[in-house]
Amino acid sequence: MESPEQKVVKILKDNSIDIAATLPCDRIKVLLPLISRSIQTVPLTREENGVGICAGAYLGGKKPVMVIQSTGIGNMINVLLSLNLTYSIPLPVLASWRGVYKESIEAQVLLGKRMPAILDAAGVKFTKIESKDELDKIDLVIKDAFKNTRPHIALISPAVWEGSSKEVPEPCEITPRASALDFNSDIRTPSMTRYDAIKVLTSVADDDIILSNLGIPAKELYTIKDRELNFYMLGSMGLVSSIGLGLALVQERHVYIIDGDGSILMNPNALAAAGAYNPRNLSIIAVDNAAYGSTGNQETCTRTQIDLELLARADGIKDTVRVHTEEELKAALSRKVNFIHVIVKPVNAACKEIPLSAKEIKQRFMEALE
Ligand SMILES: Cc1ncc(C[n+]2csc(CCOP(=O)(O)OP(=O)(O)O)c2C)c(N)n1
Repeated sequence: MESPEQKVVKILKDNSIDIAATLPCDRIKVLLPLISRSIQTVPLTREENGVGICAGAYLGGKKPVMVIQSTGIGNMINVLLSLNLTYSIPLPVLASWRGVYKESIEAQVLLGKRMPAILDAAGVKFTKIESKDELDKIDLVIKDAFKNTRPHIALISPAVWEGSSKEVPEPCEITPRASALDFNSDIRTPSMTRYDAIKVLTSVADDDIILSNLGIPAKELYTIKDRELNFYMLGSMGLVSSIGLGLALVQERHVYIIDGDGSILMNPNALAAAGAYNPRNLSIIAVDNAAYGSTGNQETCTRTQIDLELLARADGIKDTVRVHTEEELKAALSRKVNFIHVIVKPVNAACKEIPLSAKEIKQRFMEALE
């Protein structure tokens, strides 16, 4: 007889799901390996990155799903609203709903019980699945997400899995390896501004994708050279590199990402995901002005403390470089280096608002990619 886990995998496959972004919950420890056996799976380190990676995969023409614990929705609320609902990007989410059924962990209870009210207030569609008999609703959740281009969360009670197999794969041990640090690199006084750096990028990017971080960099990119293959972030701070990774994983065009030091420090997990895959067609351009430029140049800890190139290396991104001049940047971009740390002055160019709505940005971008 088909187990509930097998039934879920069948529903995913019947819906032609191409990619699953996952983060474990004890209650779905049988389901997760079953999914990864037949669907390309991206293990996450934080759920909001999954939302970004799935958005990138969708923009690149694929059908993603997330499979997580319901607590992870607490890490996703901003991006579900500022990315998925704002740009109309679909995302079916299968969430193991904790805190409501035979729960032994006290810390699960408050968020789990309040989750339906939180999602209601946020305007995020959800469907409760409280027994095995209701598993077919997952099919409706997935179809609704793609038909209405919105997130739709299946809150799946642990009651669904009761009595099914307890078989889980053998755990993997750490891979023995040497960590040798051979790194000698200065951070010097900057000569370029962010605007200068973006200008160099637009002179090099041909049929390539450019994703820009939120705030002033997006406006600078729009002012320097608007093009259909530009994707402008209007919110979701910290997520631009996750979206770029999702895009790079599912299509062949090169993806240049304009990220910022403040945003990378808010979500360094994005670098861990990039380091896990190291796609050849991805260049994260970490434009480091040592400041939250878009909100008034308040200093960040790259000014004296953190070296973003070293951080990228620690995350497993092997092909990295630091640049201070336009010539060095041009060379690095032409070589399509995976992580380019660009040292710039904290200067914002005076630019107008981008006169495109989020949905227009998405529509135009997806059409250009077809
Ligand atoms: C979660 C969240 N916190 C704060 C903000 C406000 N905010 C918008 S842009 C920005 C600064 C981004 O700094 P950085 O990534 O270094 O890029 P820069 O503007 O310097 O190019 C901040 C703090 C936000 N949009 N979202």
